[in-house]
Amino acid sequence: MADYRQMWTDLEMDIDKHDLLCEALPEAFGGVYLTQENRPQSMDFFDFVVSEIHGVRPAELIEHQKTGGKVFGTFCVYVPDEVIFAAGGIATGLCGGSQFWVSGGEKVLPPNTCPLIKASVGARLDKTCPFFRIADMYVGETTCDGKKKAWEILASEVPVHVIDIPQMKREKDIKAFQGEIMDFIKVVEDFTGNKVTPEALGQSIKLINNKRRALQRLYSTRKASPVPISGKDALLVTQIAFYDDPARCAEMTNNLSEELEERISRNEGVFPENALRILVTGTPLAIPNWKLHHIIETAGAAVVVEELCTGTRYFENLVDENAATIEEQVKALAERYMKTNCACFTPNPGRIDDIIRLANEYKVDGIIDTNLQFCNLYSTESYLVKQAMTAKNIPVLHIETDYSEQDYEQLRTRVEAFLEILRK
Ligand code: BJ8
Repeated sequence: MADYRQMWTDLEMDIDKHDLLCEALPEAFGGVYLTQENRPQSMDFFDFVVSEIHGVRPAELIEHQKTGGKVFGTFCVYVPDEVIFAAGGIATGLCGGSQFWVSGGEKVLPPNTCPLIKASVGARLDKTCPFFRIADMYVGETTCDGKKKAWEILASEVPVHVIDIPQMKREKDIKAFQGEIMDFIKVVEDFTGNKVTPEALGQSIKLINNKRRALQRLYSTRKASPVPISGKDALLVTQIAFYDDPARCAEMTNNLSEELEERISRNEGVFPENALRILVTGTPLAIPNWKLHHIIETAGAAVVVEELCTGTRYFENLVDENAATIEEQVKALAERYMKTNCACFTPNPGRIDDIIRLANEYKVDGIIDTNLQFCNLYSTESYLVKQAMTAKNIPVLHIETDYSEQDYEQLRTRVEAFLEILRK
């Protein structure tokens, strides 16, 4: 990585501690990613982004702030980025995916809190992530109890706005969510000093839709057999999409898809045609959480689709681009976001339907349902997932894990045993 020490010092980061992270990441990335064979050439860009993860994009965000722009940090796929971009702001994902930050979160959170929340709080409190330092405002949501309380802790550090996400999807809930988006527009307008006009919102709806279209195109290529890209690489693209510039992300993802489509036309893949095809579902895999994909793929199976927030939940469904007034656009936004199926909703049959549909579309041999430790929502819903998959004769393995490497060998054994059963 180029030298960004002055930038990190200006951000009042804990440089010594941050150095430890900078030392560990290249090795972790090299071991998981650069050991793969026959990677698409277009992955070079995404490798570069990771190699400069705490440098290039943070520097761009700071440039934006120098011209008076605001940066909003988000933690959930229900936050409508469109509103932020329409007000001339930039949205950047902040979910922590590294064990490195967990101990910082544990200083203030109960031990039985999910690692995603611990890592996110730890990244802020330990001053070891530039994105957490740069964001002028954090946008939280009421999805799960752990997050709801974490916002109160983070609010002593940085301005936090919390969007009330409904827990059901009745008509009145979708209406209530429209009201929340209207309130969010007002908050963002006041914070940025810029009006959200129908023209600006229309443009940002197209901007974010284009990113979604690009990711949809990428995922479509994974339906091919042999699969032209590893699950690890596809996961990396989705993880980066949370914080990269949306237009550049769409362009780079489209370039990658073009290369993959050419591969498909030559019947070229990264796994043999008879490799097992796996769908991963469950809690999000925030960057740099690559543990499960690495275990599955080094055991010879291909992850071909993720029913995750770092997967299809992030980009399936587009916002209607024909709405002309703010009210119509907000309605279109609410309708699109309420199509996303997180376990925080009750009931949540849409997620089960999605898993079955994706399993068929991507012709999977089995499903791995992964749950971050202490996430009650997904862990409880796993019972219903198992029940529904059993009824459809789709084999499923449920695992519970965290960000540490402690359970690595145990997980590997369980995944290998599952793959063995699928091969019989
Ligand atoms: S839409 S999955 S990003 S809430 S894993 S913090 S739910 S205890 S991350 Fe999520 Fe939005 Fe839902 Fe997606 Fe809580 Fe569970 Fe932790 Fe979670």
